[in-house]
Amino acid sequence: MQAFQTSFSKHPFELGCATSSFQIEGAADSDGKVPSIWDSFCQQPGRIKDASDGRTACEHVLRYREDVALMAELGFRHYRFSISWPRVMDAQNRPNAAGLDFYKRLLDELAQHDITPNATLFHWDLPDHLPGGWLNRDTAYRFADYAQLIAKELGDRLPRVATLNEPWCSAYLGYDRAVFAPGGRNRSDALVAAHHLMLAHGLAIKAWRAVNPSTSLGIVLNPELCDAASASPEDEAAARMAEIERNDCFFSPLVGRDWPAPLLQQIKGAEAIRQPGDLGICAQPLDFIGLNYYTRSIATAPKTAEDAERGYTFVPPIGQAYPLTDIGWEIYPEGLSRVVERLKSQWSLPPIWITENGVADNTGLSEGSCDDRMRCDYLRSHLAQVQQLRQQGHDIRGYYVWSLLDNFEWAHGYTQRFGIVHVDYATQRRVPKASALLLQSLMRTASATN
Ligand code: GCO
Repeated sequence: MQAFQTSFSKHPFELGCATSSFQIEGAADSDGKVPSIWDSFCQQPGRIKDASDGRTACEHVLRYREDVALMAELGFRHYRFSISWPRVMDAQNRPNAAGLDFYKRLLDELAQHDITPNATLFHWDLPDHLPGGWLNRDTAYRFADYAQLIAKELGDRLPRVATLNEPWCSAYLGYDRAVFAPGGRNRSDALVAAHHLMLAHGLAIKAWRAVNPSTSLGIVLNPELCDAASASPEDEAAARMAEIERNDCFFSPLVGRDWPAPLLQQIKGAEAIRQPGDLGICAQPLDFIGLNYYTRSIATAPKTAEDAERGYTFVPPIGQAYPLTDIGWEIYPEGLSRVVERLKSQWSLPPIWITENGVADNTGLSEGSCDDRMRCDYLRSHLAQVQQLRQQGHDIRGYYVWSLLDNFEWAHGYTQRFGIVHVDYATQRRVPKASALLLQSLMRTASATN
Protein backbone atom coordinates (compact mmCIF):
# COMPACT_ATOMS: atom_id res chain seq x y z
CA MET A 1 0.00 0.00 0.00
CA GLN A 2 1.00 3.60 -0.53
CA ALA A 3 2.06 5.80 2.34
CA PHE A 4 -0.88 6.26 4.68
CA GLN A 5 -2.24 9.68 3.95
CA THR A 6 -3.52 11.68 6.84
CA SER A 7 -4.65 14.73 4.95
CA PHE A 8 -8.18 13.89 3.76
CA SER A 9 -9.85 15.99 6.40
CA LYS A 10 -9.09 18.93 8.61
CA HIS A 11 -8.71 16.62 11.59
CA PRO A 12 -5.35 15.04 12.28
CA PHE A 13 -5.57 11.27 11.87
CA GLU A 14 -4.56 9.09 14.82
CA LEU A 15 -2.73 5.85 14.15
CA GLY A 16 -2.52 4.09 17.49
CA CYS A 17 -2.30 0.78 19.26
CA ALA A 18 -4.69 -0.73 21.78
CA THR A 19 -4.73 -3.03 24.80
CA SER A 20 -7.06 -3.77 27.70
CA SER A 21 -6.42 -4.05 31.42
CA PHE A 22 -7.24 -7.69 32.14
CA GLN A 23 -5.49 -8.92 29.02
CA ILE A 24 -2.09 -7.41 29.82
CA GLU A 25 -1.81 -6.08 33.37
CA GLY A 26 -1.29 -9.14 35.59
CA ALA A 27 -0.72 -8.06 39.23
CA ALA A 28 -4.06 -9.68 39.95
CA ASP A 29 -4.09 -8.86 43.65
CA SER A 30 -1.34 -6.32 44.11
CA ASP A 31 -1.95 -2.97 45.78
CA GLY A 32 -5.42 -3.88 46.98
CA LYS A 33 -6.88 -4.93 43.64
CA VAL A 34 -10.03 -6.96 44.21
CA PRO A 35 -11.11 -9.87 41.97
CA SER A 36 -13.02 -9.26 38.76
CA ILE A 37 -15.57 -11.62 37.23
CA TRP A 38 -12.81 -12.73 34.86
CA ASP A 39 -10.52 -13.70 37.76
CA SER A 40 -13.28 -15.94 39.06
CA PHE A 41 -14.29 -17.27 35.65
CA CYS A 42 -10.71 -18.35 34.92
CA GLN A 43 -10.75 -20.44 38.11
CA GLN A 44 -13.70 -22.50 36.86
CA PRO A 45 -12.54 -25.72 35.17
CA GLY A 46 -13.10 -25.86 31.42
CA ARG A 47 -13.77 -22.18 30.89
CA ILE A 48 -10.41 -21.19 29.37
CA LYS A 49 -8.95 -23.25 26.55
CA ASP A 50 -5.46 -23.60 28.03
CA ALA A 51 -6.68 -23.39 31.65
CA SER A 52 -4.77 -20.13 32.03
CA ASP A 53 -5.74 -16.87 33.71
CA GLY A 54 -4.82 -13.21 33.88
CA ARG A 55 -2.80 -13.36 37.08
CA THR A 56 0.49 -12.65 35.31
CA ALA A 57 -0.49 -11.91 31.69
CA CYS A 58 2.11 -9.52 30.24
CA GLU A 59 3.13 -8.15 33.65
CA HIS A 60 2.27 -4.72 32.33
CA VAL A 61 1.78 -3.27 35.82
CA LEU A 62 5.42 -4.07 36.47
CA ARG A 63 6.70 -3.36 32.99
CA TYR A 64 4.62 -0.38 31.87
CA ARG A 65 7.70 1.83 31.50
CA GLU A 66 9.30 -0.61 29.10
CA ASP A 67 6.00 -0.96 27.20
CA VAL A 68 5.53 2.78 26.83
CA ALA A 69 9.13 3.18 25.69
CA LEU A 70 8.54 0.46 23.11
CA MET A 71 5.41 2.20 21.81
CA ALA A 72 7.36 5.43 21.48
CA GLU A 73 10.20 3.68 19.72
CA LEU A 74 7.74 2.22 17.21
CA GLY A 75 6.47 5.74 16.58
CA PHE A 76 3.05 5.57 18.24
CA ARG A 77 1.63 8.87 19.45
CA HIS A 78 -1.74 7.42 20.49
CA TYR A 79 -2.48 4.60 22.91
CA ARG A 80 -5.85 3.10 23.78
CA PHE A 81 -5.99 1.21 27.06
CA SER A 82 -8.60 0.41 29.68
CA ILE A 83 -8.76 1.13 33.37
CA SER A 84 -9.46 -1.79 35.66
CA TRP A 85 -12.44 -0.92 37.87
CA PRO A 86 -11.50 -3.58 40.49
CA ARG A 87 -8.00 -2.10 40.70
CA VAL A 88 -9.19 1.41 41.53
CA MET A 89 -12.15 0.70 43.86
CA ASP A 90 -12.25 -1.67 46.81
CA ALA A 91 -14.89 -4.19 47.84
CA GLN A 92 -16.80 -1.43 49.67
CA ASN A 93 -16.82 0.65 46.46
CA ARG A 94 -14.35 3.13 47.95
CA PRO A 95 -11.41 4.55 45.98
CA ASN A 96 -8.22 2.51 46.13
CA ALA A 97 -5.38 5.04 46.09
CA ALA A 98 -2.69 2.47 45.29
CA GLY A 99 -4.57 1.25 42.22
CA LEU A 100 -5.26 4.80 41.02
CA ASP A 101 -1.59 5.53 41.46
CA PHE A 102 -0.70 2.93 38.82
CA TYR A 103 -2.75 4.80 36.20
CA LYS A 104 -1.27 8.14 37.30
CA ARG A 105 2.21 6.73 36.76
CA LEU A 106 1.17 5.25 33.42
CA LEU A 107 -0.20 8.64 32.31
CA ASP A 108 3.01 10.36 33.46
CA GLU A 109 5.02 7.94 31.39
CA LEU A 110 2.82 8.39 28.31
CA ALA A 111 3.05 12.18 28.64
CA GLN A 112 6.82 12.01 28.88
CA HIS A 113 6.88 10.11 25.60
CA ASP A 114 4.39 12.43 23.96
CA ILE A 115 1.78 9.68 23.60
CA THR A 116 -1.87 10.73 23.92
CA PRO A 117 -4.01 8.42 26.05
CA ASN A 118 -7.38 7.16 24.83
CA ALA A 119 -9.00 5.47 27.80
CA THR A 120 -11.85 3.00 28.15
CA LEU A 121 -13.55 2.67 31.52
CA PHE A 122 -14.85 -0.85 31.12
CA HIS A 123 -13.31 -3.64 29.09
CA TRP A 124 -15.19 -6.52 30.75
CA ASP A 125 -13.37 -6.82 34.10
CA LEU A 126 -16.37 -6.16 36.33
CA PRO A 127 -15.69 -6.23 40.10
CA ASP A 128 -16.75 -9.69 41.26
CA HIS A 129 -18.29 -8.47 44.49
CA LEU A 130 -21.13 -6.51 42.85
CA PRO A 131 -24.19 -8.67 43.52
CA GLY A 132 -25.78 -10.01 40.34
CA GLY A 133 -23.29 -8.30 38.04
CA TRP A 134 -24.98 -6.73 35.03
CA LEU A 135 -28.29 -8.44 35.89
CA ASN A 136 -28.62 -6.00 38.76
CA ARG A 137 -29.76 -2.48 37.92
CA ASP A 138 -27.69 -1.20 40.82
CA THR A 139 -24.48 -2.09 38.94
CA ALA A 140 -25.27 0.70 36.47
CA TYR A 141 -25.28 3.22 39.34
CA ARG A 142 -22.05 1.80 40.78
CA PHE A 143 -20.50 2.23 37.31
CA ALA A 144 -21.49 5.90 37.32
CA ASP A 145 -19.76 6.30 40.72
CA TYR A 146 -16.65 4.69 39.28
CA ALA A 147 -16.77 6.95 36.21
CA GLN A 148 -17.05 9.97 38.43
CA LEU A 149 -14.09 8.84 40.50
CA ILE A 150 -11.95 8.54 37.36
CA ALA A 151 -13.19 11.93 36.12
CA LYS A 152 -12.07 13.50 39.40
CA GLU A 153 -8.78 11.64 39.73
CA LEU A 154 -7.58 11.42 36.13
CA GLY A 155 -10.07 13.43 34.08
CA ASP A 156 -7.88 16.44 33.42
CA ARG A 157 -5.30 14.14 31.82
CA LEU A 158 -7.65 12.10 29.66
CA PRO A 159 -8.72 13.94 26.50
CA ARG A 160 -10.83 11.06 25.19
CA VAL A 161 -12.75 8.50 27.19
CA ALA A 162 -15.06 5.66 26.18
CA THR A 163 -17.48 4.28 28.74
CA LEU A 164 -17.84 0.65 27.60
CA ASN A 165 -15.99 -1.63 25.23
CA GLU A 166 -18.22 -3.93 23.20
CA PRO A 167 -21.20 -4.27 25.52
CA TRP A 168 -22.56 -6.96 23.16
CA CYS A 169 -19.78 -9.27 24.39
CA SER A 170 -20.44 -8.53 28.07
CA ALA A 171 -24.17 -9.13 27.63
CA TYR A 172 -24.51 -11.92 25.10
CA LEU A 173 -21.25 -13.85 25.44
CA GLY A 174 -21.41 -13.41 29.22
CA TYR A 175 -25.07 -14.16 29.92
CA ASP A 176 -26.45 -16.10 26.93
CA ARG A 177 -23.61 -18.05 25.30
CA ALA A 178 -21.61 -18.82 28.46
CA VAL A 179 -18.26 -18.30 26.75
CA PHE A 180 -17.36 -15.14 28.68
CA ALA A 181 -17.60 -14.27 32.36
CA PRO A 182 -19.79 -14.75 34.25
CA GLY A 183 -20.79 -17.75 32.11
CA GLY A 184 -24.61 -17.47 32.04
CA ARG A 185 -26.88 -19.31 29.64
CA ASN A 186 -30.16 -17.49 29.46
CA ARG A 187 -31.37 -15.45 26.52
CA SER A 188 -33.53 -13.05 28.51
CA ASP A 189 -30.70 -12.40 30.97
CA ALA A 190 -28.48 -11.24 28.11
CA LEU A 191 -31.04 -8.60 27.21
CA VAL A 192 -31.40 -7.52 30.82
CA ALA A 193 -27.61 -7.15 30.98
CA ALA A 194 -27.58 -5.24 27.67
CA HIS A 195 -30.14 -2.79 29.00
CA HIS A 196 -28.25 -2.26 32.25
CA LEU A 197 -24.99 -1.79 30.36
CA MET A 198 -26.50 0.94 28.19
CA LEU A 199 -28.07 2.53 31.25
CA ALA A 200 -24.64 2.42 32.90
CA HIS A 201 -23.17 4.10 29.83
CA GLY A 202 -25.68 6.96 29.98
CA LEU A 203 -25.34 7.43 33.74
CA ALA A 204 -21.54 7.42 33.44
CA ILE A 205 -21.55 10.07 30.72
CA LYS A 206 -23.76 12.28 32.91
CA ALA A 207 -21.60 11.66 35.98
CA TRP A 208 -18.39 12.40 34.08
CA ARG A 209 -19.70 15.59 32.47
CA ALA A 210 -20.81 16.88 35.88
CA VAL A 211 -17.12 16.85 36.85
CA ASN A 212 -15.35 17.48 33.59
CA PRO A 213 -17.52 18.78 30.74
CA SER A 214 -14.65 19.24 28.29
CA THR A 215 -13.60 15.58 27.89
CA SER A 216 -14.46 14.01 24.56
CA LEU A 217 -16.79 11.13 25.51
CA GLY A 218 -18.09 8.14 23.61
CA ILE A 219 -18.59 4.40 23.57
CA VAL A 220 -16.87 1.54 21.72
CA LEU A 221 -19.14 -0.93 19.91
CA ASN A 222 -18.48 -3.97 17.75
CA PRO A 223 -21.20 -3.81 15.16
CA GLU A 224 -21.50 -6.94 13.12
CA LEU A 225 -21.85 -7.12 9.39
CA CYS A 226 -24.21 -10.07 8.94
CA ASP A 227 -24.64 -11.38 5.42
CA ALA A 228 -27.37 -13.87 4.60
CA ALA A 229 -26.08 -17.29 3.51
CA SER A 230 -28.54 -17.29 0.60
CA ALA A 231 -31.13 -15.05 -0.95
CA SER A 232 -33.97 -17.02 0.67
CA PRO A 233 -36.36 -14.87 2.73
CA GLU A 234 -35.60 -17.09 5.77
CA ASP A 235 -31.85 -16.47 5.59
CA GLU A 236 -32.37 -12.76 4.89
CA ALA A 237 -34.63 -12.50 7.93
CA ALA A 238 -32.07 -14.35 10.04
CA ALA A 239 -29.29 -11.96 8.97
CA ARG A 240 -31.47 -9.00 9.91
CA MET A 241 -32.27 -10.59 13.28
CA ALA A 242 -28.56 -11.08 13.94
CA GLU A 243 -27.94 -7.42 13.17
CA ILE A 244 -30.80 -6.36 15.43
CA GLU A 245 -29.19 -8.25 18.32
CA ARG A 246 -25.68 -7.07 17.62
CA ASN A 247 -26.26 -3.54 16.36
CA ASP A 248 -29.74 -2.15 16.99
CA CYS A 249 -29.64 -3.41 20.58
CA PHE A 250 -26.90 -0.85 21.28
CA PHE A 251 -27.36 1.88 18.67
CA SER A 252 -31.10 2.32 19.40
CA PRO A 253 -30.66 3.31 23.05
CA LEU A 254 -27.89 5.72 22.05
CA VAL A 255 -30.48 7.68 20.10
CA GLY A 256 -33.25 7.15 22.68
CA ARG A 257 -35.15 4.70 20.50
CA ASP A 258 -36.81 1.55 21.77
CA TRP A 259 -35.49 -1.83 20.69
CA PRO A 260 -37.11 -3.33 17.60
CA ALA A 261 -40.10 -5.53 18.53
CA PRO A 262 -38.42 -8.91 17.80
CA LEU A 263 -35.74 -8.06 20.37
CA LEU A 264 -38.17 -6.74 22.96
CA GLN A 265 -40.04 -10.04 22.71
CA GLN A 266 -36.94 -11.88 23.94
CA ILE A 267 -36.71 -10.15 27.31
CA LYS A 268 -38.87 -11.37 30.17
CA GLY A 269 -40.48 -8.74 32.39
CA ALA A 270 -39.45 -5.91 30.06
CA GLU A 271 -41.60 -3.32 31.81
CA ALA A 272 -39.98 -3.77 35.20
CA ILE A 273 -36.50 -3.75 33.71
CA ARG A 274 -36.80 -1.02 31.09
CA GLN A 275 -38.18 1.71 33.30
CA PRO A 276 -39.70 4.98 32.09
CA GLY A 277 -36.96 7.52 31.59
CA ASP A 278 -34.22 4.94 30.96
CA LEU A 279 -33.99 5.60 27.24
CA GLY A 280 -33.55 9.30 27.93
CA ILE A 281 -30.60 8.45 30.19
CA CYS A 282 -29.03 6.14 27.61
CA ALA A 283 -29.21 8.77 24.87
CA GLN A 284 -26.59 11.23 26.07
CA PRO A 285 -25.01 13.28 23.29
CA LEU A 286 -21.72 11.69 22.26
CA ASP A 287 -18.53 13.24 20.93
CA PHE A 288 -17.40 10.10 19.14
CA ILE A 289 -18.15 6.48 18.49
CA GLY A 290 -15.49 3.79 18.50
CA LEU A 291 -15.99 0.85 16.15
CA ASN A 292 -14.11 -2.43 16.45
CA TYR A 293 -13.93 -4.48 13.28
CA TYR A 294 -12.38 -7.91 12.72
CA THR A 295 -14.55 -9.92 10.34
CA ARG A 296 -18.10 -10.43 9.10
CA SER A 297 -20.63 -13.15 9.85
CA ILE A 298 -22.89 -15.25 7.67
CA ALA A 299 -26.37 -16.12 8.91
CA THR A 300 -28.91 -18.77 8.05
CA ALA A 301 -32.33 -19.47 9.46
CA PRO A 302 -31.94 -20.99 12.95
CA LYS A 303 -30.74 -24.60 12.97
CA THR A 304 -31.15 -25.51 16.64
CA ALA A 305 -33.80 -24.96 19.30
CA GLU A 306 -31.50 -22.58 21.15
CA ASP A 307 -30.86 -20.61 17.98
CA ALA A 308 -34.59 -20.50 17.28
CA GLU A 309 -34.85 -18.30 20.37
CA ARG A 310 -32.14 -16.05 18.96
CA GLY A 311 -33.56 -16.05 15.44
CA TYR A 312 -30.44 -17.00 13.49
CA THR A 313 -27.49 -19.36 13.20
CA PHE A 314 -24.04 -18.28 12.09
CA VAL A 315 -22.34 -20.60 9.61
CA PRO A 316 -18.76 -20.74 8.35
CA PRO A 317 -18.03 -18.81 5.17
CA ILE A 318 -19.16 -20.77 2.15
CA GLY A 319 -16.73 -21.73 -0.56
CA GLN A 320 -13.73 -20.44 1.38
CA ALA A 321 -13.47 -17.48 -0.97
CA TYR A 322 -11.57 -15.57 1.69
CA PRO A 323 -8.73 -16.90 3.82
CA LEU A 324 -9.19 -17.56 7.52
CA THR A 325 -7.01 -16.33 10.38
CA ASP A 326 -5.51 -18.63 13.01
CA ILE A 327 -8.57 -18.18 15.21
CA GLY A 328 -10.75 -19.13 12.22
CA TRP A 329 -12.15 -15.71 11.36
CA GLU A 330 -12.59 -14.80 7.71
CA ILE A 331 -10.31 -12.06 6.39
CA TYR A 332 -12.80 -9.70 4.79
CA PRO A 333 -11.42 -6.16 4.52
CA GLU A 334 -14.35 -4.83 2.47
CA GLY A 335 -16.49 -5.55 5.50
CA LEU A 336 -14.95 -2.59 7.26
CA SER A 337 -16.27 -0.19 4.63
CA ARG A 338 -19.55 -2.02 4.33
CA VAL A 339 -20.25 -1.93 8.04
CA VAL A 340 -19.46 1.78 8.30
CA GLU A 341 -21.70 2.52 5.31
CA ARG A 342 -24.49 0.33 6.62
CA LEU A 343 -24.44 1.93 10.07
CA LYS A 344 -24.36 5.42 8.62
CA SER A 345 -27.39 4.64 6.50
CA GLN A 346 -29.25 3.59 9.65
CA TRP A 347 -28.09 6.00 12.33
CA SER A 348 -26.77 9.49 12.56
CA LEU A 349 -23.28 8.94 13.96
CA PRO A 350 -20.77 11.28 15.58
CA PRO A 351 -17.14 11.18 14.33
CA ILE A 352 -15.81 7.62 14.15
CA TRP A 353 -12.62 6.07 15.48
CA ILE A 354 -11.74 2.53 14.45
CA THR A 355 -10.76 1.58 17.96
CA GLU A 356 -9.73 -2.01 17.18
CA ASN A 357 -8.70 -3.95 14.13
CA GLY A 358 -6.29 -6.83 14.05
CA VAL A 359 -5.72 -10.49 13.54
CA ALA A 360 -4.76 -13.72 15.25
CA ASP A 361 -1.56 -14.69 13.46
CA ASN A 362 0.30 -17.16 15.66
CA THR A 363 3.59 -17.05 13.75
CA GLY A 364 6.35 -17.52 16.32
CA LEU A 365 9.89 -16.27 16.62
CA SER A 366 12.47 -17.63 14.26
CA GLU A 367 16.08 -16.69 14.90
CA GLY A 368 14.95 -13.81 17.03
CA SER A 369 12.43 -12.23 14.70
CA CYS A 370 8.80 -12.76 13.78
CA ASP A 371 7.70 -12.54 10.18
CA ASP A 372 3.94 -12.27 10.67
CA ARG A 373 3.03 -11.90 7.02
CA MET A 374 -0.66 -12.61 7.44
CA ARG A 375 -0.89 -9.75 9.93
CA CYS A 376 1.06 -7.39 7.64
CA ASP A 377 -1.30 -8.14 4.75
CA TYR A 378 -4.34 -7.87 7.00
CA LEU A 379 -3.30 -4.49 8.35
CA ARG A 380 -2.43 -3.14 4.91
CA SER A 381 -5.75 -4.19 3.39
CA HIS A 382 -7.81 -2.86 6.29
CA LEU A 383 -5.92 0.43 6.44
CA ALA A 384 -6.59 0.78 2.72
CA GLN A 385 -10.31 0.52 3.47
CA VAL A 386 -10.03 3.23 6.11
CA GLN A 387 -8.14 5.38 3.67
CA GLN A 388 -10.82 4.87 1.03
CA LEU A 389 -13.64 5.70 3.45
CA ARG A 390 -11.88 8.90 4.39
CA GLN A 391 -11.32 9.77 0.76
CA GLN A 392 -15.06 9.39 0.27
CA GLY A 393 -15.61 11.94 3.00
CA HIS A 394 -16.47 9.69 5.97
CA ASP A 395 -15.43 11.33 9.20
CA ILE A 396 -13.04 8.68 10.51
CA ARG A 397 -10.46 10.17 12.79
CA GLY A 398 -8.34 7.30 13.96
CA TYR A 399 -7.31 3.67 13.63
CA TYR A 400 -5.98 1.62 16.53
CA VAL A 401 -4.40 -1.73 15.89
CA TRP A 402 -5.38 -4.56 18.20
CA SER A 403 -3.04 -5.19 19.86
CA LEU A 404 0.28 -3.76 20.98
CA LEU A 405 1.22 -7.02 22.73
CA ASP A 406 0.33 -10.68 22.45
CA ASN A 407 -1.95 -11.14 25.43
CA PHE A 408 -4.64 -13.10 27.25
CA GLU A 409 -7.25 -13.75 24.58
CA TRP A 410 -10.20 -14.38 26.91
CA ALA A 411 -11.67 -17.91 26.55
CA HIS A 412 -8.76 -18.77 24.20
CA GLY A 413 -6.25 -18.02 26.95
CA TYR A 414 -2.78 -17.52 25.51
CA THR A 415 -3.36 -19.77 22.49
CA GLN A 416 -4.07 -16.89 20.09
CA ARG A 417 -1.61 -14.09 19.39
CA PHE A 418 -3.05 -10.73 18.35
CA GLY A 419 0.03 -8.61 19.13
CA ILE A 420 2.26 -6.64 16.79
CA VAL A 421 4.86 -7.29 19.48
CA HIS A 422 5.69 -10.90 20.36
CA VAL A 423 5.61 -11.76 24.04
CA ASP A 424 7.51 -14.74 25.38
CA TYR A 425 5.37 -15.47 28.43
CA ALA A 426 8.15 -17.44 30.17
CA THR A 427 10.63 -14.55 30.09
CA GLN A 428 8.29 -11.61 29.37
CA ARG A 429 10.62 -10.62 26.59
CA ARG A 430 9.01 -8.34 23.97
CA VAL A 431 10.09 -8.54 20.32
CA PRO A 432 8.45 -6.28 17.70
CA LYS A 433 7.13 -8.35 14.80
CA ALA A 434 7.34 -7.43 11.11
CA SER A 435 3.87 -5.87 11.46
CA ALA A 436 5.13 -3.47 14.13
CA LEU A 437 7.93 -2.40 11.83
CA LEU A 438 5.43 -1.98 8.99
CA LEU A 439 3.33 0.38 11.09
CA GLN A 440 6.47 2.16 12.24
CA SER A 441 7.41 2.90 8.65
CA LEU A 442 3.85 3.97 7.76
CA MET A 443 3.82 6.39 10.67
CA ARG A 444 7.20 7.76 9.67
CA THR A 445 6.06 8.47 6.11
CA ALA A 446 2.76 9.89 7.34
CA SER A 447 4.49 12.34 9.66
CA ALA A 448 7.04 13.22 6.98
CA THR A 449 4.31 14.02 4.43
CA ASN A 450 2.13 15.98 6.85
C1 GCO B 1 -12.53 -6.82 21.79
C2 GCO B 1 -11.60 -7.16 22.29
C3 GCO B 1 -10.31 -7.67 22.53
C4 GCO B 1 -10.05 -8.99 21.89
C5 GCO B 1 -9.97 -8.86 20.40
C6 GCO B 1 -9.66 -10.15 19.70
O1 GCO B 1 -12.80 -5.68 22.26
O2 GCO B 1 -13.12 -7.59 21.06
O3 GCO B 1 -11.49 -5.89 22.85
O4 GCO B 1 -10.30 -7.74 23.91
O5 GCO B 1 -8.89 -9.48 22.38
O6 GCO B 1 -11.18 -8.43 19.89
O7 GCO B 1 -10.66 -11.06 19.93
